Amino acid sequence: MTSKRAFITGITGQDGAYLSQLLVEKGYEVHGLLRRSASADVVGTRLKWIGIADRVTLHDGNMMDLGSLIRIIETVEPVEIYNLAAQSFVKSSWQQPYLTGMTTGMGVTNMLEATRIVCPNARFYQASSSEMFGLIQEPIQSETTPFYPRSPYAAAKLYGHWMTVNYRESFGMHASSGILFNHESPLRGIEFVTRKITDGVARIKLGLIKKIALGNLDAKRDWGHARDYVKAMWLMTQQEQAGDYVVATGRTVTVRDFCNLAFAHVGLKAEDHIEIDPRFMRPAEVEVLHGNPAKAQKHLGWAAETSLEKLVSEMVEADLDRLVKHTHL
Ligand code: NDP
Ligand code: GDR
Repeated sequence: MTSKRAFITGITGQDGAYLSQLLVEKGYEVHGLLRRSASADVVGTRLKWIGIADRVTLHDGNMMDLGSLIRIIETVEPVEIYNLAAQSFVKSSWQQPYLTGMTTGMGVTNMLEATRIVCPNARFYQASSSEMFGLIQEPIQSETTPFYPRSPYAAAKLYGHWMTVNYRESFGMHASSGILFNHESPLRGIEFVTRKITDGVARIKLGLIKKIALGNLDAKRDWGHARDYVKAMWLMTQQEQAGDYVVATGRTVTVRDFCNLAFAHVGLKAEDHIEIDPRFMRPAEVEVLHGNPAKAQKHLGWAAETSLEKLVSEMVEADLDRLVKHTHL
């Protein structure tokens, strides 16, 4: 029996690595999009870390180059497409609004078009975001909560979300949008607050630095583990009908709470090692995100499996290990 083929954009990112691992375990033939980099030595670091670099096939292309996407999809003939590629760092989206719009927004249209042209029956997953709720219109956000984006990133994601809905309604494509709340892991990019904290805690514990400089400690996020969240992506493409789903833990805590947990894990006190630096504040902040995953629980049978406490300890331990062994990510 030939295996099912999946194509993942953003395969070299955090979620791409965990999703590839999940699909390989399920017996899929996994293909991914690789954008050309001058630093070839760092390509695929996450796929190597997770131990599946040699189990996936990478194809040269770019989200902004429709021709490359069409050619790859023609070659791969996937039955499932997971569109994860994006300029995903909210803070950078104010510095690079056009690039963010093109990659995170128009890139979705490129992928939808490539799919419609080459394999309209493939099942399509779009990586939408809780950032679309932005200035929240309801204290707990679900699929019916109105959106209010607060950054160029969130505005681009909202465009991608509605294009996905539109292609589903216009062309009958099996296109689902996962409105995922923040999810983290040892493979999280170092610029995001959770990984910045766990890497900083590990460095302080090992005596390499004394302080971590952070921005808004009062921001609240609903943080889960990426390993759990990629399961929801796969479950969406397995449904008879495509749809939109909020994926969250249902628990929200402050950045300060996250710091306290991470420092406590190594027996230190957060207040002794944190300084506030205005450089890490945002022009417009998303103060609180708190998701209601009831629909995903009911329709997909999905629930977050990893507690925040377990997530934090796994991340701190991974950073300690990397620093002791002088390995990088
Ligand atoms: P990452 O930033 O870790 O990964 C982003 C991926 O997109 C990388 O593989 C990157 O490639 C790729 N990429 C960026 N620009 C291009 C381009 N022009 N052409 C081709 N590939 C490109 O993100 P995550 O894994 O954390 O997130 C996955 C998706 O889910 C993103 O769309 C993100 O916006 C969204 N999301 C994430 C959430 C989270 O909490 N993690 C929550 C909600 C949504 P390279 O390695 O070359 O940089
Ligand atoms: P976010 O993640 O913007 O929610 O987007 P990030 O970790 O960058 O920020 C979370 C909150 O922490 C506050 N904060 C800081 N953030 C960073 N990066 N660095 C700091 O020093 C710092 N200090 C405080 C921020 O102001 C913010 O309130 C992530 C990304 O993965 C998006 O792609 C995804 O769509 C959303 O999560 C859901």
